Amino acid sequence: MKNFLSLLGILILFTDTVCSQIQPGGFPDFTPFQLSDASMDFDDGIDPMQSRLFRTTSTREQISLSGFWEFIADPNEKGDDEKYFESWPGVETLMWVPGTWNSTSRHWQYVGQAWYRRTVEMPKSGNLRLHFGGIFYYCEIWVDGKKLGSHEGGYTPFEFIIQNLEKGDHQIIVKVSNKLSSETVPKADTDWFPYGGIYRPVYAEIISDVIIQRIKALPVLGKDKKAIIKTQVSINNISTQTITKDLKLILNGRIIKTVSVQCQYGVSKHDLEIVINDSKLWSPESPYLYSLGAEIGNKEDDQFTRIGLRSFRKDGYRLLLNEEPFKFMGVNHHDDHPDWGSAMPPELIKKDIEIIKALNANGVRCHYPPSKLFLDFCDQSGLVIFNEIPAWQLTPSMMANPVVKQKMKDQFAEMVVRDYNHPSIFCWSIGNEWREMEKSYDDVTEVLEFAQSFDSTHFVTLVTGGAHPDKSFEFSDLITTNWDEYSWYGDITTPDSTIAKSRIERLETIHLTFPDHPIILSEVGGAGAQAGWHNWGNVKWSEEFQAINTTESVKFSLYTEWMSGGLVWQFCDTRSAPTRILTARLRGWNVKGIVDNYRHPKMSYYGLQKLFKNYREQKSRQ
Ligand code: ADA
Repeated sequence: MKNFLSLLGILILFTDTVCSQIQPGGFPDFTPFQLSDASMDFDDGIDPMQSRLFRTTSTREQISLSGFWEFIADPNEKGDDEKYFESWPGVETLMWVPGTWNSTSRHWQYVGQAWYRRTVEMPKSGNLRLHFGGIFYYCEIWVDGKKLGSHEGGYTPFEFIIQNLEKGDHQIIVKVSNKLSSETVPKADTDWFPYGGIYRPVYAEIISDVIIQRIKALPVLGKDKKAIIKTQVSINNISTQTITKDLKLILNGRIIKTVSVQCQYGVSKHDLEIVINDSKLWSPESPYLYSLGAEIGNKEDDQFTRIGLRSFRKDGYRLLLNEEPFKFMGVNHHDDHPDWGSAMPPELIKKDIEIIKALNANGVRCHYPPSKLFLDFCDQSGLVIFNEIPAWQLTPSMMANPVVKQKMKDQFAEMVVRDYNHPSIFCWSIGNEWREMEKSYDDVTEVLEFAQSFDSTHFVTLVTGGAHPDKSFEFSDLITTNWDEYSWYGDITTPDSTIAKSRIERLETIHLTFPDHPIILSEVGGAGAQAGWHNWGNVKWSEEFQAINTTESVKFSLYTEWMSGGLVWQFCDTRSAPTRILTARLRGWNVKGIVDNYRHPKMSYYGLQKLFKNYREQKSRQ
């Protein structure tokens, strides 16, 4: 026993010495975060389509299109000439939907065109609404040999309505391509994997002639717990007649307003206000959600969403959330997993959220609109979201290309329409690290102004690389730039304090030039670390080097008064572009995750967890 105790003593001493040498580490302090149950007293927390955390309708008959679809890879693009949409050549293999072919052993690296087929059974004749949550990247859809249309952009949903479809089986064919180029958004060779396929939930709904198309809710906070929810309900009338109907608004399960509306053919918008006298706010500490619904007639159609009452605004260089100073403490997240690719199942999304919450973080940035389930979990667990379109490292010639600009605008509009109601949404970003921006300010301002006019109720920003003062900071709502205190690329072997000094000076110059602008480090501390590789000398690729880099850089953003926080690059190790497998990325993976690809923590996870915890405790004592 005595021997055991002295061995334990030596071990503790040894580990302590190592940890103080590498500073940010220390013993793991894992306080698991348990996400609260999705159900609330006013909804049952179950979406049979597995697309949201709550039921979106109580009236529409929904048909899940998850499951195995017939699949054919078409590298030589024969399918168009041979009209696969009219005569299906036979099954090559089965592919799981929602899923990506790049997580199957057979099509692990496949970038090209592919075809999917399955049938949908109409239990009765009627109108069918087909909803696709996300197909990467380009697709065309046919039903019973008739083309319904196409969609470009891999991260936003789209739908088709087919009127008067007969009872019985109908064939759906989808052509998908994950080929990227200099005219796509994202462009080819972007630093994450272009996982191809029907990778987000797909379902069909039988709908009436007049349906709720969208509920848009803008909370306006007043004094003495009073709040107004400015609500706009879009109704789609697909019949040829003008129809007058009752429109009801439902808050937390209770009908609180009924108006009579007249709807002509097509989409009409109806503005209504809800006044709440005893409002409960949404915040990272207390993420209270309201269920908001709209119903037409006597349960002829309905739709439900969740909203939260909160306000973001800037006050000089400070950010305010519900009028209290807010510092972003977060991570950059990709939808990525070795076994699922971008098609992360609900349980894995939930796990990521729990790991991020256990980090004591309060926010997440994504390079593209994440899945709806991810955002629902953020709303529910109190994580603030920095949402972006995947316009990554564009060159001046791409920015000047009207085709690319139009695609950016389309994707921006689709992101805002999809995600507007989430209380977790803090800002929209029109892109990341565009190159040589000084050559493209006209194009930059064109896209930025489009974005700001499309939605003037959230911050709109553009992420720059390297924290250099940039003219775009003048017209962007926030300064969001990517920075690390110690360089990692280049010939660096160990953290270098002279580099750190010059990098801090860069940030100070930005602040002195734009003293009234909040500055957020949208990516901070990015350093690759091979999980499990340790080194006494804090050498590049070691967990020690990464831990120092991430914690020190984040510490600067937290403890510098004029900084509004930082988001670590990145949450987990992710697969990079197929072209990078032999070059810039270790085994083809970007290993800058603070957890590895299977979510095992690296040292930097624990270093950050401690840092965020100490910062929170210090703030709560003030
Ligand atoms: C940039 C970029 C990221 C990633 C990162 C890296 O900051 O925005 O997407 O590529 O570099 O890992 O080098």
